[in-house]
Parts: sequence; C-alpha cells; structure tokens
Amino acid sequence: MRLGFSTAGESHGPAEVVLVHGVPAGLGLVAGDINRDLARRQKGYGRGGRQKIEKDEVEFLGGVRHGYTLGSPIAMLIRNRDYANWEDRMTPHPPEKPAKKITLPRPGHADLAGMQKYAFDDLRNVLERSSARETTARVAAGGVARKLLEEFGIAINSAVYRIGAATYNKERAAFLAATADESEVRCPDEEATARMKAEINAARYARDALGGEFVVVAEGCPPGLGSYVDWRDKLDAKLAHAVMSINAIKGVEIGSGFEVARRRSSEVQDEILLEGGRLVRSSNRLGGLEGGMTNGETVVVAAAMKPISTIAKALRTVDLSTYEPSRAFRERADTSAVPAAAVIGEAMVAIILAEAFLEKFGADNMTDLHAAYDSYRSRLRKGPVGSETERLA
Ligand code: EPS
Repeated sequence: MRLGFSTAGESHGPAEVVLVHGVPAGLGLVAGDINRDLARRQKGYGRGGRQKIEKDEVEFLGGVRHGYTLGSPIAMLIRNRDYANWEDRMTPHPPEKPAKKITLPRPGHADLAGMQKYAFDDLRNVLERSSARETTARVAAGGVARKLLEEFGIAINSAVYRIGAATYNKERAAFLAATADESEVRCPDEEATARMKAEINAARYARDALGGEFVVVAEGCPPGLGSYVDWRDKLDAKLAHAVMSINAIKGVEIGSGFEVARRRSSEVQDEILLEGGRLVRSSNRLGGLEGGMTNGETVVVAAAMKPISTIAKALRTVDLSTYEPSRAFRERADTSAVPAAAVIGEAMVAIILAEAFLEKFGADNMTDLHAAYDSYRSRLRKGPVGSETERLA
C-alpha cells in the first residue's frame, strides 16, 4: 500500500490519533524518534497558555514491535491533557446538561462556512477539529517518514524568516536551517530573533496576532523522486498541496518562488556544470525541483502563514442565534505560531518525500528497499550520466 496517513481528534477531546500505512517492515522506530519532533512543534515564542498544559508524547498502539516497524499500519495516540478541563463540554456521550452554544463566528476561521456546510448551530463543533491542535498528529506521522528518509541520508530542517514586519534573509535562513532549533522563533540569527520577538510582544500588547514566512529544506534527496509523466505525480505540486494544507497557510513557494516571474531566464535556471567529473549546478534557484522531479539539489519549500484569527481585539461578526451585529468569539490563543508551523512544514515535506521515495524504490521491507536504492545509485554511476552519482555514493 502507498504511504499515507489519516488523523482523528478534536482539540479539547480525549486525544489526537494518527494511522500511518505503507511503511516498510524493519524500520527502527522508538517513541523518542516521534517525541523529539512533538516537543519541537510545541515550542516557539508567542504561544498561548495551552502549551503549558500539554506535553505531547506518543503511544504506539499498533505496527511497531520491539523497536521495529512490522509493515502493518502504525497507529499512534497523543493524549490531550487539557481534556480533563473540558470533559463536560467535549464528552462523546450524551451530556447531562446541554453545553452553551457558541454563535459568534471568527472572521478568518473555519467557523462560519463550517457551520453552514455541516448544519451546526454551535461553532464549537467546527473549531474543535479545525484547530491547529490536529497538527500534532501530523507531526507524529512526519516523524515516521523522517526516520525512513534518514536511513538514506535525507535530512529535513526548517527556519523562520519573517514574523509580521520583522524579516531575515530567506536564502540565508534556508542555508542555516539546521541551527534554527536554537532560536525561540526558529530564525537562525540572534539579532533577527530579537526583532521578531519584539514584533510578537507589540502584537500581543495590541491584542492582535501575527503571521509570517518559513522555509523547509530537504538535503540529500536523490534525483528522480516524483515524475513529469503525469500531473498527479509532479512532486512540486504534491509538496505545495501538503504544505498548503497546514492551518493558516495562504501561499507556498518552491525555490525562489514568485521571484522567478520577475527575472530573465538566464537569471532563473540553475546551469549544469562539470566539477572534477561530477555534474553540479551553478545555483539552486529552482529549489531542487525540475519537471516535477527532484534533481539532486536541496529541496526548498517556503510558505506564508496568515495571522491567527482568534484575537483578543475581537473583530466584527454577526450573532447567528439573533442575526444581530456583534463581536467575534474570543478564546485563549497564540499571538504567533509561525515557528510551530515550520516544524509542521517539515513533517508534511517528510511525508511527501517518503511517499515519492517508496514509490520509486518500493519495497515492503527495509532490506529490499536498501537493495533497490543501492541498485539505482550504481546504475547512475555506470550510466551515461554517471558522474552525477558520485554525490550519492
Ligand atoms: C488553536 C487554539 C489554541 C492553540 C491551538 C490551536 O488552543 P486553545 O484553544 O486550547 O488555547 O493552542 O494549538 C494547539 C493546541 C497546539 O497544540 O498546537 C486554534 O484555534 O487553532
């Protein structure tokens, strides 16, 4: 079965759940592999009170035995500690007394269209699932994909290069992404980190929220993941879909992104050069993707996140129980979650790359997967484009 995953769970319900299918047997996997990324997702200057309550940790319910995957679906559960405070409002059982309905949809959230679509008269039924809490389950799935990719020397990192008006150089952020964990806002520069934190403080003071931009980089991908032969297999399109699906993302760029539209072709393409018998590129403006395939360069995907729509400075709305003008529902929220979104971006990129990797080298166990990968490497080494492959050796 193709690699894929599904999540279930409401933000203040008992747990977040994820089922990952299509993972080969024999991949070493322990809770620590997943918990590391779950903890990274919880960090970030500008988070609200919820992260003080939660301590996300995975429980394996299926698919893993004695530290190795079995090839069967991997079921993982992350408990919501906050459920203890919400049980009366979130119990799956018919409640003893009806919960108060929320009827003041927040502009920018899924609230209004969600109520219209699913015929709800209480927007809690929408916000619980549309909440970014769900992304903890995605990060768990991404942790499995990351572990698989690491076996083949593929490393995924991320960095933040904008929070509100505070910016850092995007290319430099991508280059230094491996060190971004050291920054409270995932920006690999002390001075820019301080400016971003000041920006968050100002927004919090103004009872507002901020978006930003982040970049995800995947180093060590072999050429030829994805394909040009069918629109469904184009890897850049799959990456865009996956990253755009993260809550509050409004734009995705590959490589230099929208900048390519402003430049001449000779300033955009990455020229092919020979260096000591190896095929190398003069630059990586196209973000490691040409014709919907990886080209062996670092894969670079960036995204723009809009500000969180739950803000203390409540915006205008209409009370759906009375049809009177009103102010939007307010709930505890983050001032900025851009650093967390970058970690979620890593997870989504990992899943898409692992899916493409398994599609190319497809095997149901790690031994055969290594054999298929090694055979591809040696074919490239011998073939007409052989010199390219020294990098993969
Ligand atoms: C969120 C609202 C906040 C965030 C939440 C996403 O939750 P609460 O309403 O419980 O304060 O903290 O994010 C998470 C819980 C998380 O783990 O990322 C929202 O409305 O999207």
